[in-house]
Amino acid sequence: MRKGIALVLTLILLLALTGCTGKQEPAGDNDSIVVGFSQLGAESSWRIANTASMEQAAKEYGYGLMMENANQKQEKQIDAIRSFIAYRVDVIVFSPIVEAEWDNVLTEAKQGGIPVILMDRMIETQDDSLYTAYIGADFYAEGRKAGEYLIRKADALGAEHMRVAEICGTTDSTPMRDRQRGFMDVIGKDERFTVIDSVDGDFLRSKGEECMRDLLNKYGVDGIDVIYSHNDSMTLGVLDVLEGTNDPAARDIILITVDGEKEAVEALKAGRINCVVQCTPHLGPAVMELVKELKAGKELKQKINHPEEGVFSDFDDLTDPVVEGF
Ligand code: GYE
Repeated sequence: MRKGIALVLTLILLLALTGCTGKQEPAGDNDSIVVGFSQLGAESSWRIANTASMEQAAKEYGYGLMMENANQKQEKQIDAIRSFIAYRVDVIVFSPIVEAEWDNVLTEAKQGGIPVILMDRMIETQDDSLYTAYIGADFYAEGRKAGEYLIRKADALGAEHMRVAEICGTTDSTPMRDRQRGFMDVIGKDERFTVIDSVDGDFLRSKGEECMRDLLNKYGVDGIDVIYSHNDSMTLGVLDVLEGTNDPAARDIILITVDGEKEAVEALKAGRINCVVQCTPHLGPAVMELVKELKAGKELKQKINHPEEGVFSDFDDLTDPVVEGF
């Protein structure tokens, strides 16, 4: 209920700012453009930096941003999108928590004539006309980079056999699926590696911690050689558990993680994490640029991969601050 009131107040404010009482055709000035943004949650530093990037960029472009945070619930994202349609925003931007079940609400947006930009994650659909553009990282490539690091590490150690436990992000989300697929495509046929378990950590630090505790109960410190974790938040939870055990062998477990948040980069530099595959959350400016092009009547490319991604590991000289962290 409070959320509803907040939304109405935001709308009144936006109307007051734009001086209009309904959707207007773009008058050529940015003040009249309102972007409805459904963020999926606040599960990680990545997500928080992503939200800040969207807010900042909207300000810089002079667009009104109606933002709703869905707290990890798909129903809430659907409700938010419906409210954006009702308010007749100019463009809807959203980051789908999982890939499936968006067709109905996106058909409503299409019927309402409101273009949709998918930011960060993809959807599963037979009908590509339900979204105008997707912009996000190449998660498959990230997974491959994680796998390539592991192969290099195994070579360097001369390891004959390594038992890998995978801690996954939100089940059926794009980064979870593609980071897993990319990783497996690289290490899957190499007989030195056995994936002993693959568990759902939902991209949350608390769940990462829980998963690590369960894995230790199941396999013991000596039964796990590598943890491949789909994001830094979960990895930091893993570290809390590993460093909380008094077993020095826990420190030998190789940790591979994705994102590049500050705390993880610090842990990498301190030798507590072995490899960080970078994934940038700073998508705001690129999204707002798409909104601008769209409103100028330009045809958009439907799939855009954000390019800035590196890999940082214990093979690199980490004294040079090439890795910033967010
Ligand atoms: O890696 C994770 C976040 O979708 C790329 O979601 C994003 C992922 C990111 O919660 O930290």
